[in-house]
Amino acid sequence: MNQATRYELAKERYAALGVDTEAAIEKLSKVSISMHCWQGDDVRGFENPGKLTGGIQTTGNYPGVAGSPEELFRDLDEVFSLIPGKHRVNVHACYGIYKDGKPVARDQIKPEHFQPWVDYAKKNKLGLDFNPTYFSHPLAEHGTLTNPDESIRAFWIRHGIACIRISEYFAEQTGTPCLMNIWIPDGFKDIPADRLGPRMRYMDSLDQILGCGYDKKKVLVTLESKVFGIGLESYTAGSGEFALCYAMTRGIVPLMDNGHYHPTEVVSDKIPALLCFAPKIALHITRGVRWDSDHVVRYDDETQEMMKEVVRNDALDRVILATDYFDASINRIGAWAIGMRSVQKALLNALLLPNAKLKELQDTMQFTELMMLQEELKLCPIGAVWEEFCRRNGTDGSEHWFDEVKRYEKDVLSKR
Ligand code: RNT
Ligand code: ZN
Repeated sequence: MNQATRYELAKERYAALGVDTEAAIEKLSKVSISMHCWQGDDVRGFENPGKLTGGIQTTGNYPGVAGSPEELFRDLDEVFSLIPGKHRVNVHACYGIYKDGKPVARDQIKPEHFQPWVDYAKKNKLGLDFNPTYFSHPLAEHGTLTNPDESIRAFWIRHGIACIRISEYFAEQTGTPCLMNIWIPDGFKDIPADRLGPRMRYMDSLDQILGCGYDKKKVLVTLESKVFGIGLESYTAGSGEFALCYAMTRGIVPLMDNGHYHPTEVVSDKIPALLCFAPKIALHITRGVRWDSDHVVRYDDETQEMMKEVVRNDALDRVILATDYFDASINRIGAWAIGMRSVQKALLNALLLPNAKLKELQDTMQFTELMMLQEELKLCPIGAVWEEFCRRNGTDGSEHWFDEVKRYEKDVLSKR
């Protein structure tokens, strides 16, 4: 049976359930995901590709890591050719590109240091997002925006403001708003003597950064929380409660990374809780295995459940999607593409559910039928719709996209 026939049969099967596959494909084609640039080089960046700090870690030593801007841009081209649709690139401040190779201090970085990113985005018609880098830096060793040393804290406040300026420039140049996400690792390995002080300083630092005066139509500031980091097991200043209360009281956007909660908590349940209150929320989609390990995103239960909450609450324009994972143990191009494609598959799955019918079963207390239908829906022919979606978007919807990954590994990555 050829692909077109497979799709026609699937279309019929879904129509019988009251689901329009054409509408699903159309909607999915319009969803752009902000793809993190840091899967390509294990979060090294270009300024001091030394130790990754901040309580996060990449493991593995697969050959072919991008060691220069040229290599990373080439890898991004390759990855985007394997992912259906048009997306965005999420850049970290440590990925500045300096003419003489000598990095500028983080509180002095300027839009010009990110011009190659802007050129890259414009050439490929991609949106750009940005992040201040509050880790992998000597002055980040004992805290950044919470640091009791006022001169160090001021340095990091200046870094935040410098990043807002760069984000504004990104928005102006690409013609789409730039999301700027603030995440700091600040915390303690062992039991603190003062839990309030660092949070009060963090609050003041954020107020100073946001007080710099910026165009809210151009820059959408988000704040990401975290429960713990490696070496920061006992306390993090930017905890869930802190970040959420801060974002909600200051009118910025809360960002949830699904690796950043206690293991039995699920972000899928937090999405609708926040949608009751926040006009917009943002996600870092990742996969934690036992801890915030940033494994490659898969088409698994929780990813599906998160995307269901976005789709069935009609919140595709309120929930900003970004990926955040870094695996150095497998082919990095493959890792990037598998994760992005998994998010898209989960979105498609949600778009192919008879959501109104399922809600009705819940509201009329027909819980047995609801359970039955939820289970039967799992075996509906989503694969054929996925293939059709990929075909229409110029990519391969079968396992054969991986042939190109192998070719690229042989011709490009293995020569690095
Ligand atoms: C760390 C956070 C943060 C980083 C990136 C590199 O736990 O998830 O988002 O992964 O900023
Ligand atoms: Zn994150």
